[in-house]
Amino acid sequence: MSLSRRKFLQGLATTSAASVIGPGLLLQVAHASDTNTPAADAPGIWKVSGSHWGAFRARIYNGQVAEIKPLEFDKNPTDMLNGIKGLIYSPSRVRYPMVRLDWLKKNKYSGETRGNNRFVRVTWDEALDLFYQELQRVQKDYGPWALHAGQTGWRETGQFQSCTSHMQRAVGMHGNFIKKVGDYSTGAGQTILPYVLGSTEVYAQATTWSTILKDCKTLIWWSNDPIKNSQVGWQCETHGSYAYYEQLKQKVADGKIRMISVDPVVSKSQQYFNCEHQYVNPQTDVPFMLAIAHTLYKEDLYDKQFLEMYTLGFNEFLPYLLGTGKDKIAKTPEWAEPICGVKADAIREFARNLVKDRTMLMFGWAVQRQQHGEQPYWMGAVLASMLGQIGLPGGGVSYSHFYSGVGLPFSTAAGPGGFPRNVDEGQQPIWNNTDFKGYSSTIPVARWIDAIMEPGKKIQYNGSDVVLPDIKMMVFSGCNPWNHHQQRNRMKEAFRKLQTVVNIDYTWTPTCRFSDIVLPACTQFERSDLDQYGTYSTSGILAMHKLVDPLYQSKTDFQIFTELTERFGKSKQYTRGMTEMQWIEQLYNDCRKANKDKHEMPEFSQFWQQGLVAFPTDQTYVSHAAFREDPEINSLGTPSGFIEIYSRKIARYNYEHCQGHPMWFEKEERSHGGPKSNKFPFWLQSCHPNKRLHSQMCDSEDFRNTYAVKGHEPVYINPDDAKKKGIKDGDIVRVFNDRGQLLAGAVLSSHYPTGVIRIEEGAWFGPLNNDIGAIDTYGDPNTLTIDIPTSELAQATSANTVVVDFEKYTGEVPPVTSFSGPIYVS
Ligand SMILES: Nc1nc2c(c(=O)[nH]1)N[C@H]1C(S)=C(S)[C@@H](COP(=O)(O)OP(=O)(O)OC[C@H]3O[C@@H](n4cnc5c(=O)[nH]c(N)nc54)[C@H](O)[C@@H]3O)O[C@H]1N2
Ligand SMILES: Nc1nc2c(c(=O)[nH]1)N[C@H]1C(S)=C(S)[C@@H](COP(=O)(O)OP(=O)(O)OC[C@H]3O[C@@H](n4cnc5c(=O)[nH]c(N)nc54)[C@H](O)[C@@H]3O)O[C@H]1N2
Ligand SMILES: [Mo]
Repeated sequence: MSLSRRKFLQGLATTSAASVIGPGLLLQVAHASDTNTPAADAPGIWKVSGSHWGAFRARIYNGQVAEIKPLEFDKNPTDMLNGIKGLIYSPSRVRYPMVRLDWLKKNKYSGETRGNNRFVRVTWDEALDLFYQELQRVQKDYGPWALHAGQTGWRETGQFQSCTSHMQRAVGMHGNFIKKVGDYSTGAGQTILPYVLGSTEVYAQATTWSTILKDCKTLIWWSNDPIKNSQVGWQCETHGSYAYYEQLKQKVADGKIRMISVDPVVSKSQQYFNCEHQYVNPQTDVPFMLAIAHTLYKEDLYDKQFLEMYTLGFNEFLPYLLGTGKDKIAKTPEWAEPICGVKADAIREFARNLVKDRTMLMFGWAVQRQQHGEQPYWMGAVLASMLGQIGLPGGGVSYSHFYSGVGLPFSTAAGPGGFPRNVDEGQQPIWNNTDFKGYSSTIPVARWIDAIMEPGKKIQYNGSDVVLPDIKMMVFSGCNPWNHHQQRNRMKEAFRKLQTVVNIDYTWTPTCRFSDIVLPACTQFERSDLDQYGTYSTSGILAMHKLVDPLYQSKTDFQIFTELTERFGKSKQYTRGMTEMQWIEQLYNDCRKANKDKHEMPEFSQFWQQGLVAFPTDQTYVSHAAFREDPEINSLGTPSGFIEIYSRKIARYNYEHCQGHPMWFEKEERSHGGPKSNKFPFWLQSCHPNKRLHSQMCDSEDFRNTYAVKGHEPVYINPDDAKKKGIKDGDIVRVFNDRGQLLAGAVLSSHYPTGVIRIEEGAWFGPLNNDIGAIDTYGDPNTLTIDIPTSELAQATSANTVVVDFEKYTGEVPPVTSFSGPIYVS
């Protein structure tokens, strides 16, 4: 935890007295909870629950979820609530424990056919015995370095049932395993920003919207689409941000705030706010920013005093900017124009606008999910430093305004804890082998396929060496690596080398297809839990009432791992002798105790009955204000305590792709005249889906059909580009490059510039057959993406560094293979 974040949290602890509330203020949301009478117009009972998509009531009738409607508290519910029913009753649900035929038959792993999707139904006991035997075998024959159970993802919400924690605690009680560091979301950003601003920034609280509305005069959304991306939250989402977006929209309309979206495409947010658009060629934000910095410098528009008082290393950066350094290239607007596609004069104009008044740069995350993704974030901090408004209300720079309600006023309350992910202190796994044989026990999250392909390879990571382990077995739960990782055909090759893959999920994702043992979990809607309402606002504690019983033979993750740990005598330790409801009650009571002096919370039974305990959200925050007030006392968590425009520490690492200050590096591939654009002229952006959370809900059939094109994932194409290729709206298109090919359905839209197409991530991979290179029948963009790191610093994913070409598909369109579950073999 960074210094500034720690101070911020300390701040929270000292502002408590004012916000004590009485029970009268507790929200009575569950006036129609489980014990309640049915509504007059519709049969059944209503229950309260919550999700990444928000809090809701569900009407249960005849043991089925009949209807879902948003909780009254949520004034801006997402359309995705309409997908929940289809998620529960999806045709793709994992119904029974399943084991891959060839793996079971030979019991010699038969990796070469992994992915052929031929499975045998087994009993729970058989499946768990096999799982346990495999854990034993791998620990005995190899060691902890051969088991990777560290991949994580967007498991469903709920503090107790959080499935990754269940899996990792249970597996960890058996033996040690490989873990990961970083994540796919912000891998580059969270690694570079501690060097520059002293905290990850991406997961920190940021300036409250009320302050921004009052003081900000120019707001730049930089690679940021909040209207689309605030629909979901890590914990139950309140959608409180949308009330502020509405006010912002009004201010833009009234000419009180100037708003510009820096983005290659016309985003959903740009359309909503009806704001200005600053087009920039994909992946070339850094040249654009360098030219802005050059203009600010040359026109003497930058804040020398701020640079002097609060930053280090501007002088080391200047020779690079001015062209007096090694490369002898001045980063002028004329230099940048052919790269970033913005006219030199327009760059100068853009720069001048930034210094007119209070300006805030608000970065989204896609721009760092590309090769050299560290650079735009670092350069963003340099630009903001030159503007000199960091720490002022409504000014400066932020890297999380859009995410999970960052920027909402927040409460002083403590949220509930969760089920422990680790083995309890003082306890040891039954295989307590900590000898990783020289391999690293923790690897950068996106480098696991590299490890399978090149075990023993030494790579650089954030100032240290990492030796990639020789992985034989993988266990997944609450993540979908055949969604989240890049370059499917390379993954296919890698998975053939594995011995055993176990996956626990409620739906037959492509990861199930490439596993050997698949265990059916139930969905969150088939179990009880509690959650924090509002990830960053801590607006309350929400009860998650079980809506219906687990479908088919599915079980809660808690039940599954209780039964697994029974096999090695650890189930008592795993459960601590408590049932599901006892855990939920204890988590609630611990939270109640933690809030005792600040917020009165009712007894558990009352909370459970009423559904939500709400806290007053009256706290506001201005990013970096304390640092601005006194940079010595409130120094940043950087090595020097100041904003580091030049980082000695990074310079000393001697990396090729991330050096001592922000720089422009050409990409491995890039559209608009960049490398490989002769052969593959289009940039493929795989943005986060408007109507899904990653791959979740892609199998929700009726909901999918609201956006799918003839049963395929949409590919958004500029009308002129489509015309040149003879493609009309609704045509099936083959998108391809040297790494793969997929079919998708054309949606023509002038919101996309020429040379840019979009296929949203999370589209389920549906290979036509098990061959390397087989066409993907539904349209998963990771069939085409490249599996290279951002740099030696973060080793993060470069999902947005990819060029492709496409054509009208004239062959017979094969059926989509993604959603029909396993091929049952008896
Ligand atoms: N090309 C491209 N690729 C990307 C990205 C991109 O922008 N472009 N974005 C990246 C980013 S930022 C992210 S965060 C990742 C997301 O990648 P993931 O987090 O892996 O994606 P999800 O689809 O959310 O996968 C969650 C899985 O957990 C399962 N699950 C949910 N709840 C439970 C539960 O309670 N129990 C069990 N057992 N299983 C459960 C779901 O069914 C689903 O299969 O994708 C990354 N990949
Ligand atoms: N609806 C919905 N919301 C989500 C999620 C979801 O799955 N669905 N996932 C959540 C998660 S886990 C994450 S990590 C975040 C992801 O948040 P982000 O990574 O910020 O989201 P994206 O939608 O991938 O991209 C945001 C914008 O960046 C632009 N962009 C892409 N490349 C460039 C570039 O090179 N330069 C510039 N200037 N702009 C560029 C895109 O056109 C897009 O408008 O979203 C969260 N919110
Ligand atoms: Mo993410």
